[in-house]
Amino acid sequence: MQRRHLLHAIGLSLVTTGAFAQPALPPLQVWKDPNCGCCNDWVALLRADGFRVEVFDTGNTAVRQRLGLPARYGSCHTALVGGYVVEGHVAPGEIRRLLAEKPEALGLAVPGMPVGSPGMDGPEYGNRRDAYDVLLVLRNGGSRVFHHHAGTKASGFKPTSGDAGSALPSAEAEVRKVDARAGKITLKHGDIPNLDMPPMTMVFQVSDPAMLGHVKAGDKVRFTADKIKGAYTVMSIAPAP
Ligand SMILES: [Cu+2]
Repeated sequence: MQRRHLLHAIGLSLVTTGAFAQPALPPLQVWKDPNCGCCNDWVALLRADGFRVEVFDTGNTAVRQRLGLPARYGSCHTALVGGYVVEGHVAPGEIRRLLAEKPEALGLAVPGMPVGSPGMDGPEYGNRRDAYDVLLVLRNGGSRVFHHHAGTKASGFKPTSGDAGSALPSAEAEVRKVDARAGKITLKHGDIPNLDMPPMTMVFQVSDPAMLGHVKAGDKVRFTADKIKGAYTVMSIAPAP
């Protein structure tokens, strides 16, 4: 009698799960810099989509490394959800698909910060939508395309990055914060053509910590930046003329 009762209960719960219950989304943890505006926009999008997001304002480079995601897939924030790494501006729907399909993989990545990706879109970016791929990153470090975003511009278009030599184009910025101890600087910057990065406020590493001795918050500067081992790095900086 008791046993039959139990079986009945199990049967009922199976029916309930199958017929009605949406699988609950696992909580999502994200590591980012406190000053990353596009990261905050991405977090807001996920929350609006129903994700429970826990934010750690610690930067994401160390965490990305700890989670085993190669730096070449790097972007401005790193998340962990349901045992998967999610790097960069991945759409909420793509994360849901990952969690539903449960592929044998490390996770998803949108390397860099393509304009038009979720949190990097809208009037702020002139409604520009570039083509980009969401990559499924495999445990062996390889990847395949999980979803391709076609963009709304003629493919093949890329802003020129100047000549083929080593000279980087300079960009303008206002210094927001200098963290000499960590070797980091926060810049509210204009377009950085060689990184394909639109105007935003963003934290950079510096190639030489000594350059931070010459600048302070509020300064108007000209600078050059490059991507070094997956990290956006200021290569030179000088007061704006
Ligand atoms: Cu970003």
